[in-house]
Amino acid sequence: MSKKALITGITGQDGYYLAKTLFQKNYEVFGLIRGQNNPKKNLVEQELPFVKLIEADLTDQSSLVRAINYCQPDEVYNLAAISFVAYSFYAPQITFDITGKGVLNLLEAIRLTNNLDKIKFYQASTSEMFGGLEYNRQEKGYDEKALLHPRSPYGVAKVYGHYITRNYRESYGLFACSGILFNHESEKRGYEFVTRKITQAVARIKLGLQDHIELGNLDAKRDWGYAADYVEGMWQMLQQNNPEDFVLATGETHSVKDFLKAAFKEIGINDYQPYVKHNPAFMRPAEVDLLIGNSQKAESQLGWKRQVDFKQLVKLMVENDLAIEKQFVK
Ligand code: NAP
Ligand code: G4F
Repeated sequence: MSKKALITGITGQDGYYLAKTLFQKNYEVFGLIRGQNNPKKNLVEQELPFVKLIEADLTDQSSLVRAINYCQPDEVYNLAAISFVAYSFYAPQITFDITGKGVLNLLEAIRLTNNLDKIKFYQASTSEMFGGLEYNRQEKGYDEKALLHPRSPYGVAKVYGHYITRNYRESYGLFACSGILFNHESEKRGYEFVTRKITQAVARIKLGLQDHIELGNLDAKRDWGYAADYVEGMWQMLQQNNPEDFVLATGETHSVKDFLKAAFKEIGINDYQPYVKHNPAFMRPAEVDLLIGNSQKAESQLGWKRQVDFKQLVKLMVENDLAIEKQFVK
């Protein structure tokens, strides 16, 4: 009999790739969708027709109890969150309600339905919890033991989710793992994130649909990988004999400037500067200056390794946006 998996955040980037990965592994896949008429529902139904959608919201515990009772999953992947750091400064309370307390609501739903010894649980933790080298120096890259120093309401909420997940593992023996994932991008990345914002703009500039892009801090550095590689690691964590936390990262860091340079190069432009304007609206009240991860543990214990490198990532994102934007050329 095939295993059953419940994915929260099915309309998001990672939900898409994880659902595909699990389906390929012969899972029966359930996806949690929120809202009374979620605008992304049709797209999910088209792109992931094998996913059985369940209406529920991370902030509504009884809806989560209902969802768990309905699908009786073997594995729950909690990917749902307010995941945009910039937005978390504007809406810190809803960020905590969903990204932080939402994790507790889901864990409690598992406990209240007497599933603590039946379900394996994955929590989407993040490198945003580390806070960057200015506040949290780590010479060999952040690993599972690195100190936490979150610098945004999002990061703080994620730290709560991280610790409450560990607490349910230690208190109740729940098979619960946190994957501490560094930035991962793809053709499915939301347009609000800097990589997608850049690749979309680059495509539109190439096609004459736009003449510049407005950005904030170009000096920030991130450890950028490819989302499809990272969802495989999520699954691998839940196939271990014992629940543990793992960092997934490439071990390389690149600045926003590096990303701009690589993306513009894809359309034959060597100097991106004339096309980029600074807009202070995109600066954050507190910034994470540099993130670099150390995924030695995942590589040796899970056999996980990223496949797509920085250059390939930029190329595939630009090519994808060129194909999408072409349809708007008159
Ligand atoms: P994403 O594309 O922003 O997707 C977030 C998902 O959460 C969406 O499906 C969204 O649904 C759902 N959601 C938001 N509020 C909800 C609520 N109240 N109830 C139920 N669902 C709700 O994020 P992602 O990039 O796929 O990331 C997946 C997870 O990994 C997130 O938790 C993120 O914080 C974490 N993470 C991401 C990265 C990265 O670089 N991508 C790195 C580390 C950790 P709607 O469509 O209805 O809004
Ligand atoms: O693409 P970003 O918005 O991603 P950020 O803040 O690193 O967060 C992402 O990765 C986290 C893992 O570390 C996840 F947990 C989180 O859910 C999310 O997926 O911004 C990247 C960098 C920042 O330093 C930002 O200040 O790009 C800088 N930036 C400069 N101009 C900009 C812009 N970011 C955005 N979104 N838009 C700009 O115009």
